Amino acid sequence: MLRAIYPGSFDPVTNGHLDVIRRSSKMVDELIVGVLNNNAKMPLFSVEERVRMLKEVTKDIPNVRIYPFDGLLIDFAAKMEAGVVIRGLRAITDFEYELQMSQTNHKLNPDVETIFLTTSIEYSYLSSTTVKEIASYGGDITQFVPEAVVGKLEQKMKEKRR
Ligand code: COD
Repeated sequence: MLRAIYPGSFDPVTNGHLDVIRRSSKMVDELIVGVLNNNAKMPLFSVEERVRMLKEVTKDIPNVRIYPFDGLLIDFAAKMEAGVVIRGLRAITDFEYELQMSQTNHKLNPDVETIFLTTSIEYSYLSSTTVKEIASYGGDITQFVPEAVVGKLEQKMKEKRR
């Protein structure tokens, strides 16, 4: 049984994340999406909201499960009995951080390997940060995030403006 973890902030989940989830779920028996619960990062959405959105947008993928986690990723992987971490690579700017993270995690636990999926071309520019920026100015985000996220992000931005 091959179980993998796709960890991230997912603040909020974008079509780029969902593409990685769909593609990697075909490579493994079970994919656990781990949602970082770290208030120091000042997320726009609470961890409960991010988990709920991910559950909604992945409900048609039978071998995907969504869990929050805090602490070290490597400890979460051990708890979940997952031997593989999935990460997405967009541009060269991602590479340095991802390399450092995968090598550190491998040093902490040599039994856990990281697999990188290169972004699909249509999502190579896409990040949660840019989507939030567009939404903060009232721009159209429908082509960047799953339908279930559009209203929630717009609502959150309205609340922030008040
Ligand atoms: N196309 C392809 N991949 C994408 C796209 C896209 N358009 N957008 C994002 N991705 C990929 C990212 O490259 C990343 O691999 C993944 O999706 C998640 O992205 P984010 O931005 O939601 O999540 P991150 O990068 O903020 O997640 C960081 C972690 C939470 C995984 C990390 O901080 C962590 O493991 N924290 C726990 C503490 C720990 O163990 N620290 C030591 C690590 S060295």
